[in-house]
Amino acid sequence: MSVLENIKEKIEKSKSILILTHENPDGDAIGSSLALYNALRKNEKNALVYIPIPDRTFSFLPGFDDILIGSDLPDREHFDCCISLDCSDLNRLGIAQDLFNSFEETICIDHHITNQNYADITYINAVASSTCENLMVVLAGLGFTINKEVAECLYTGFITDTGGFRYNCQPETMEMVATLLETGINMAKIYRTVFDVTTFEKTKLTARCLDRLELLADNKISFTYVLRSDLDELKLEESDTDEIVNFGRNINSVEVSVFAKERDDNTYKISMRANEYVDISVIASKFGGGGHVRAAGFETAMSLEQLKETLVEEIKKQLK
Ligand SMILES: [Mn+2]
Repeated sequence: MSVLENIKEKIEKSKSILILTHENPDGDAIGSSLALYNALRKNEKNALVYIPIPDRTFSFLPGFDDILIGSDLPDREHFDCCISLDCSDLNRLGIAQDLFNSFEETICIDHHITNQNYADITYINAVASSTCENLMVVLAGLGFTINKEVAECLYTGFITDTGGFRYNCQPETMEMVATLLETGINMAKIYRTVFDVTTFEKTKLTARCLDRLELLADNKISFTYVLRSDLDELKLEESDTDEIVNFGRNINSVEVSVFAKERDDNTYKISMRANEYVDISVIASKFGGGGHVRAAGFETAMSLEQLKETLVEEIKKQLK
């Protein structure tokens, strides 16, 4: 029996299905969870999505208000099957991992090459752009048609995991997107809501950080920072600063962008992005942090001036 047939059999014999995804869920996690939720409900199955803290950016998606939120876990007795989406290992299920393990029948649909194979049945195609792309194959295998509600959720996962179709796209990805568009979804509106819509306060914060932006080392390093007092005044959270590091990175002369966030205890959290050749994971680990080759960070107790000086010297060693 193929994996898809196996999933079909499990879902057909289940009356009520619990849907879980990874912690700090992104558009693919929430999009795939709600796509499956809407598809199951459309096909006379009971379903529940449990996400302790869902990102409200995605609150426009059909079914978002039905998500069970908070730290109280759903009642195990109500479900006969559990499906995890976009989650490569059990730990990433956070507080729901024991609940997941308590099921005899578990299914995982994912696209991470690092998937730990922790479920009874795993459907994974690591070439796919997103879990939503793989879920679309699974839904077809189940014989479910994709209506507009399901398509809106799937489209959201496609665009968030491909940076708006800028990377991770295979020819099949675009063919599947064409199918989604045929359902009549408002592509422009979803795109704008997910990528462009912000708040006045966040825009003001960005303005402050851009005003402080400076170029160092022959304009190859950009540097800026946010203070705790900025966040307090504008009533924002540290997570509201996530995109600011990209402004420096997009300047034509810049190879490495550095963004420092002041913490409550007067330490700083440093985010770095590189464009083409600097391996910032090496630099981050020298300061006790880590990350990826082009996106890394660390924490420091140095003053801003001290940090700037030491860090620029370190980055310079790799600049061409
Ligand atoms: Mn994903």
